[in-house]
Amino acid sequence: MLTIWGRLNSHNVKKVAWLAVELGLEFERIDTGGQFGMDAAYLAKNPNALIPTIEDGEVTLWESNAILRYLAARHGGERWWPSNPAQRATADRWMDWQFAYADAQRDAFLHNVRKPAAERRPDLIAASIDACAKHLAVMERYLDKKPWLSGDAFGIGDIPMGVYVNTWFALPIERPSFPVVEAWFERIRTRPGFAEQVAIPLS
Ligand SMILES: N[C@@H](CCC(=O)N[C@@H](CS)C(=O)NCC(=O)O)C(=O)O
Repeated sequence: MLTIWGRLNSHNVKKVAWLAVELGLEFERIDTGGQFGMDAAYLAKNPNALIPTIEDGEVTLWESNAILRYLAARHGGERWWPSNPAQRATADRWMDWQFAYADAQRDAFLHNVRKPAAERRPDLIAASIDACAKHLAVMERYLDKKPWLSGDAFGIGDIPMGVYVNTWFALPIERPSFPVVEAWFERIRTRPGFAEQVAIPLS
């Protein structure tokens, strides 16, 4: 059985738990990181002291997007891990791009959710929203031509941004409108596993 280490209020853990449901994998998730801490046995599996980490039979792996690629390739077959390099790269590109988006959204998230009220910086939140909007404008144009970030069908390329855009819509902020991204997100919300593994209250 697949084991996932990581608390579920982590963006990077959500990605992996969501894909496990999409693939119909039986899995156990062990709360780790944040208030749950990391013991020596965990740090031996992941010397970065970060979550998530998985164990799948003989394989131990960290780095959330590498885990998505691995699970898709090992358990998903052609549907999730296309042999056509161009098709695979379409999804891959958005998975790498997500890390830049995560940097853009970091302050809007931290200063609305994680930091105590006295430490919140409206100027940093405003700059973060602007940076997110620049990224989302790029997504808006792409999704105007294709239904999914993975191309013609939902795939692992949609998962990282699905998790971060869920946070974008859950933050108590005024958002510029991106109707095409909103329509994509409405489709994302109906995906298996999304409601219970991703769309949980922000904390
Ligand atoms: N690039 C890594 C980043 C992992 C990461 O930054 N994880 C955060 C949570 S999202 C973490 O471990 N924070 C420390 C903690 O939770 O104790 C990945 O995608 O897996």
